[in-house]
Amino acid sequence: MNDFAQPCLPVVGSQTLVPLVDGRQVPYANLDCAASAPALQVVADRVNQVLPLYASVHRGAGYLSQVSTALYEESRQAIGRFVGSRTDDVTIITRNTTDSLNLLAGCIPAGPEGNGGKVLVLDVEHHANLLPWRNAPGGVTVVHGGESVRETLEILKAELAVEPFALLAFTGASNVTGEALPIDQVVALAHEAGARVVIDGAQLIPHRRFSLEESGVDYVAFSGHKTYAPFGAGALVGTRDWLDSGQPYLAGGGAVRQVGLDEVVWTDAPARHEAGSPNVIGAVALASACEALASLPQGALEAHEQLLRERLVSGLEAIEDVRVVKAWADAENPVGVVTFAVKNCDPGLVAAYLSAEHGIGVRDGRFCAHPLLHRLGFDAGAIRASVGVGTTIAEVDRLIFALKLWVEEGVHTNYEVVDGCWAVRNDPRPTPEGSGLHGLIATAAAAIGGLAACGPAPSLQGATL
Ligand code: ALA
Repeated sequence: MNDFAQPCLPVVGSQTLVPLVDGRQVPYANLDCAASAPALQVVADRVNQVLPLYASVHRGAGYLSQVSTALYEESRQAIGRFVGSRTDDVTIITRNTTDSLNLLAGCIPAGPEGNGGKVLVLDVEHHANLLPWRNAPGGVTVVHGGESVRETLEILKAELAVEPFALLAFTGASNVTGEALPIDQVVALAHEAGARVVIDGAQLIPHRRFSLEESGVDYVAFSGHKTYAPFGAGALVGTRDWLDSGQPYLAGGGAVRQVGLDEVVWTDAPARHEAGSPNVIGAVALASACEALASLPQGALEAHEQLLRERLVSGLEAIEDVRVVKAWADAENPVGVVTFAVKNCDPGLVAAYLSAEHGIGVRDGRFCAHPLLHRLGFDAGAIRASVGVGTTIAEVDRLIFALKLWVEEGVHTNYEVVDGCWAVRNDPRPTPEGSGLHGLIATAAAAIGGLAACGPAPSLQGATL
């Protein structure tokens, strides 16, 4: 019997202490699993186990090269199995979901079936499932979702009847609300209209059992760093023909059969899209995470997450001035990703307060889903808390307690906006021993352009509190 107050699977870093501005140290409450989830302990152990065996892949006659090649190819099989790949499906090892969807966009044929290679998406999508389709041969049509799942399905059906599409791309679980459309109904609508289906599985695969074979979905894309395997690998898995004939994603060694000075004969998928030395360790890590998740008793993952989500949502809704964001009134069984706003409060300041005064990690901003946040009226952004297999009820309760305290008392230290992000003024928190760091957030944000990393608050530049 699982004790749902405890993690479902042990993760690395669950005991890591972080400093608060008042000088105390507390265990980090990582409620930002939707952005990047911590590594499973078994994944870290597996990586350490195979590192001494690491050598070149697909290229060497040496014994360890052969071992590494076998590890890479067996990992590919395990990753494909985890998402229920069919006999003739291909599993391509990518960097992450964004990479996978860009790859697929380059493989859509220009329209032998009379659809011009056009893609249909809803405005609820993450930018990773919106922007790549602009490069599809027929471009992309983006339609607004409705206020309910039922209405949104009707909208999709109507759009699919207007013109032929090559592909319908939709999220398996929103990275903003955790909600999703029923996969079987979307697949039926798309297939009836002659369109294939790709699922953005970034938030689905770490949280729910999924099978290409059982669902009839044509392609699924997902990320290792959200699936408890943060070692740089993700995957695109699905129907072979487009992947065999599509534009090679990267030009280079390993993707070819023969190269002359004026001509290239490209090889088939998956190697066709994996030029350059592949990420063996990342693939092994992702395969290990897939196997660990698959080994959980049926329903354990869902039950763990449902309990945490219900606790989170009911706790948030009980706080005056906190509003939980929903895309659809009738969405069933959302995953553990919950976005909320606090009335008249800048989301970035709330997130900075949660970190500095309570050691809680959340994400704020527009979550790379600007069109959805705009339609729902959150152009100023919101705050997102997301849970995973390593999350405990105590961590959720800490968030609720901290937000109640915010509403009752406000902040207890001084904050200012640096490069578009809220930060503690004269932040006294030390960097972690052994990290080699010389400074924290403000420096890091500035290095990559501040606003791009932190979110939507240009008007806040220079603000203090
Ligand atoms: N796509 C990730 C998120 O939603 C980074 O946070």
